[in-house]
Amino acid sequence: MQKWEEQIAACESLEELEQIRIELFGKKGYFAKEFESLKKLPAEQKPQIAKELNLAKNKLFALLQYKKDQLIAKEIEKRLQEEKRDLSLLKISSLKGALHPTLYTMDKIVEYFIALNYAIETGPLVEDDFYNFEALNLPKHHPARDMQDTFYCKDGKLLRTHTSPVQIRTMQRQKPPIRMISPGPVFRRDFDLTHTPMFHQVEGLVVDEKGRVSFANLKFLLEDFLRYMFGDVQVRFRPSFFPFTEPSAEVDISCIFCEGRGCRVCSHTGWLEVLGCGMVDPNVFKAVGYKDVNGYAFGLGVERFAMLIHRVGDLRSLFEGDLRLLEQFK
Ligand code: 2NM
Repeated sequence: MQKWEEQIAACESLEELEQIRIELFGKKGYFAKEFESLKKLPAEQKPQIAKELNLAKNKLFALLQYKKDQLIAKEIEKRLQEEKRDLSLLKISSLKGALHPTLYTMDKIVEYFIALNYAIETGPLVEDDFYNFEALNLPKHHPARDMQDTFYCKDGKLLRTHTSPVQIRTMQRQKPPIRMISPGPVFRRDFDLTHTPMFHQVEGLVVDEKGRVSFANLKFLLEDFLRYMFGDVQVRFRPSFFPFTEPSAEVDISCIFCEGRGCRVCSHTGWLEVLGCGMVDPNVFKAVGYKDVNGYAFGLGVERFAMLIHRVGDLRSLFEGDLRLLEQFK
């Protein structure tokens, strides 16, 4: 008995334990033999011996079962240790997200101006006539004011058609000097190959005492900015017109697809139009009560920049949320 108990206690594997079980309880095992030999005993001894045998049998059976549970628990613990995963090492690169090209481009633009200590200003998307048109020297008959070009609410308010209302609000709120940009969404009733009803603008404004800012400053800033955005490109200023600037210019870069040789993207001109700019019109300063100041302003479409930077051919693909586009820019 003692011998069996010690064997069970010393047992270190389930296989070994199974071996002991067979030796004890198997057809030709210890107890089978003991009960067999019981038959040969004198009748008066039988009950006592049988009782002792049964007690021993039950005890060993219980010990065996207990040991078995222990060994199984040990085995599970061992497997848990072996198969433990270090979650800090989990490879997640295949699930990596990325910024949408429009937001990536917006961030890159904003970062440039933050480095130059420009303030980032935002404002309401639903504006009124004064901020969106009147203060910006957009006369009553200007086509931009037409129902065809602007989303109007029933109460006469409208979805801003540019972020310029933010410059007006900023000028009303603070005195010169001003260095600011206004990134954000704008809305126009346009929908074709190159226009969407919502797109994003970044406009910039610099105002200081008369004589402290010039068109030359504007030119330097935008040339530097465009080389930061597009690399080693040439920059060209063309005279143009905007109601809120005088003089005004449109800014081209040499085509980044053909290096200025001429291709389909640049309509064989070698140039891509990317910006509008100019010296702020005196009527704009009058509308916000500024006197004896100069300033320059500029505006750009973020989606257009994103298309050029990411070489996306169709504007609409920026708005479809198709993962096949987005996964190219992870
Ligand atoms: C442009 C082009 C030229 C502009 C002007 C102003 C303001 F409010 F200061 F008058 N904000 N933005 C501006 C000037 C925008 O976008 C093509």
